[in-house]
Amino acid sequence: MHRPIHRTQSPRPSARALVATAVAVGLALSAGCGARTGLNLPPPPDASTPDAPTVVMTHHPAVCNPTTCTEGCDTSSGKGPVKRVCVIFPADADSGNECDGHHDTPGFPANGTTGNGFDDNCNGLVDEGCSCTGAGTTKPCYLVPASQTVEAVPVGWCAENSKGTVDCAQQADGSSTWSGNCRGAQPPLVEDTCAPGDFDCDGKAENPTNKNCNCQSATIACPTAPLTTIPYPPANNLPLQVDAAAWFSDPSFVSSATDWQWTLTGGDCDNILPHPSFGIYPNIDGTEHPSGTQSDTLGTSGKQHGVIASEPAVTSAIYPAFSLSGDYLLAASWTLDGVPYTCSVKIQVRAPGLRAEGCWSTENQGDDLDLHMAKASNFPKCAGEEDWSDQGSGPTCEGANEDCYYGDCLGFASSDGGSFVDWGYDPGTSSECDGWGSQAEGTDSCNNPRLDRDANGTSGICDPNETNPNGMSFNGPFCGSENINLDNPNDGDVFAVAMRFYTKNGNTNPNPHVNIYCNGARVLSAGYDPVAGNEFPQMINDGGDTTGDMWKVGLVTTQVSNGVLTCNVAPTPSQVPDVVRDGSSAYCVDNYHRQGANSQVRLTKTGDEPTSASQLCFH
Ligand SMILES: [Ca+2]
Ligand SMILES: [Ca+2]
Ligand SMILES: [Ca+2]
Ligand SMILES: [Ca+2]
Repeated sequence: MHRPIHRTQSPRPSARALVATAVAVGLALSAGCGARTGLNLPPPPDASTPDAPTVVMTHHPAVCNPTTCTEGCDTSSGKGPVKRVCVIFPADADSGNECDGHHDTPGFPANGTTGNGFDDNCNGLVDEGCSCTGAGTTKPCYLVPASQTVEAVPVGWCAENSKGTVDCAQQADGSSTWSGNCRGAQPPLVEDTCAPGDFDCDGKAENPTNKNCNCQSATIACPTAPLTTIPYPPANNLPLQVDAAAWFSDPSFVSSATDWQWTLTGGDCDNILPHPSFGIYPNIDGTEHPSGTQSDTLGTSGKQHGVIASEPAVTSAIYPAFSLSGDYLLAASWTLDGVPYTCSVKIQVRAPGLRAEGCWSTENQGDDLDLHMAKASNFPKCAGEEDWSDQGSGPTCEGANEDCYYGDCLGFASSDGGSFVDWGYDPGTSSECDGWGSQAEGTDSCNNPRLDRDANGTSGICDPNETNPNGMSFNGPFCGSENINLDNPNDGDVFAVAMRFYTKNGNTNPNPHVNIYCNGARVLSAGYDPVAGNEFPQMINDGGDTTGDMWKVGLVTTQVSNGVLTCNVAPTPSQVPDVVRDGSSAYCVDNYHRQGANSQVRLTKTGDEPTSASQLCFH
C-alpha cells in the first residue's frame, strides 16, 4: 500500500528548555515542638564501608530530647518491628549482582539465581545482575530490601508506593539479567513525620525517631495511597485534580505557601519520543497548551523525561492529563514560612483490556514504523495461511483483516469510516478512544481492536517541535506512540505483535521499543531503552508491507477469570541472531532478503497459527 510522504526530513527539535532540577522526592513534615523541617531521600550507600560484606542497619536509634520538648517524651515511640537491613559493599567491591550469594539476609527471601524482587543493597536497583529469561518480560519489584518485609510484602506506605515492575534485559555477552530499573516505584523515606502514615515502612505509623509526635500536630500530611485515573480524558473536563490543600492540616496556610513546583515523570516511550505524552494544567480545562517545561534529567537514573510546572503558571492544585496507560510519579514542592516541603504520589493510569504501544528513536526524523497486532487464534485462514498485513484478504476471503494495523484499523468503528477489522468484539463508546491526546476525534464509537495513530504515515509526518500531546501544529501532529487497544479480549485469545519499518526519511537507523499493558499494568517492555542502555533491536531496511524489516515482538495470551483479565506474554527470540538487527537471540527482526518474502507475510513458516512465540521468527 503506497502512502505518500510529503516531507523527506523533519526539522530537528529546537533546544529544549532543560530544567536540571534535582527534585527531592521526599516528604515534608513537622518537626519537634512546632518547628518544621524538610526531609530528603535516604542517603546513597556509604562508600566508606569496609571491604568485607557488611550488613548496615540504616535506622537511627530513637532520639528523645526533653529539653526542647516541654510536653515530655513519648516512651512508646521508637522504631517499628520491620527492620531495614541493607547489604552494602563499597562501590568497587560490589559485584553488581544481587545473586552472587552475598546479598541475602538470613530469615528473608533469598535472591537465588533469579532474584527476590527486592533491592537488597539499597542502591536503587532491584535484582541487578540476576538472571532472567525472555528479554522484555517484566516482574513485580519493590524498592526496599528483602529484610524490610513481612511475609515477603513491604508494609505501610511501601506496600503500594514502593512497588513497580522491572524488565528483563539482554546483556552484551548474550546473557539475560534484570535491568534493575523498578519502574513506578519509590524508596521509603528515612523517617516518618508526625502525620498519619508509615512512610519509613517499619511497621509503625507516625513514629519518627528524630522528634516527639506528642509535642506537636502535623502541618503537612502527604498522601499515602496512589491515585488512579484514565487515559484520553475529556479535554474540556479533566477528571483528576491533585490539590495540595488537602495535605495541609490548616487549609488557611495554603495561601501563605509559595514557590509551587510540580514534577511529573513518565514511562518508557516518554524517554524515547521528543516530548512527554502527558501534561500539567492549572485548571480543569485541558484544551490549550499544558503548563511547564520539559526535563530530561529526572528519576533515580537522571535520564527519565518529564515535565516541571512552576508558579505562577500553577500553584497549589493541578490537573494532570495522560494519553497513555502506565505508572507516573508526581511530586509537589513548595515553601511555607521559609521551610521547603515535598510530597510525592504515584498516579496509576489504567485502561481496561490489552494494549500494545510502539515508539522508536527516529520518529522525530520522519521515519515511518508501523505497529501490528494480529489475531493468532481462532481466525479463518485466508489463502490457506495466517498472514500479517492481511495479505490473504480479498473478495473470496471472508476472514480478511486478521492484522490490526494502519491499513485497516484506524481508530473509530467502521460505521464511522474507520476500522474495518471485525474480530467479533463489541465496539466501545467514543469516550474510550476519543479524548485528550487522541487522534480519534468526533467518533460515535471505538472499534475493538483499534489503532490510535499511524505516526509518520497516514496520520502525517509528526512535528518534533509540537510539545502539546493534544496538539497539531501547522507542520503536523504531536510525535506520539502508536497504540493498538482491545478493551475486551476473551479467555484463551492469542495475539501476535510486531513492528515494521515502512519508510525511511531520517539518516540514522531506528531503534524501536514496544510495551504491552494488561489492564494498565506493564507486562512487557522490550527493545530500545536509553535509560538502561539497550540499543537493540535495530531496523535497517525500510519497505512496504512486504519488504521492510519486521521485528516480531511476541505472543500474548489473554486469560479471563471471574471477569478479571490477566495476560501471559512471551517475547519472540531468534535462533540464529543477526548481530546488526537482533543484536542477540533476545530479538528477532526478519528481513525480506535474508529470510525470504514469506517472513514478512506469514505469521509462521507453515502458515498455521503460532503455538509458541518462537514460531513467529523465521531465523
Ligand atoms: Ca540493588
Ligand atoms: Ca534482590
Ligand atoms: Ca514508621
Ligand atoms: Ca506509522
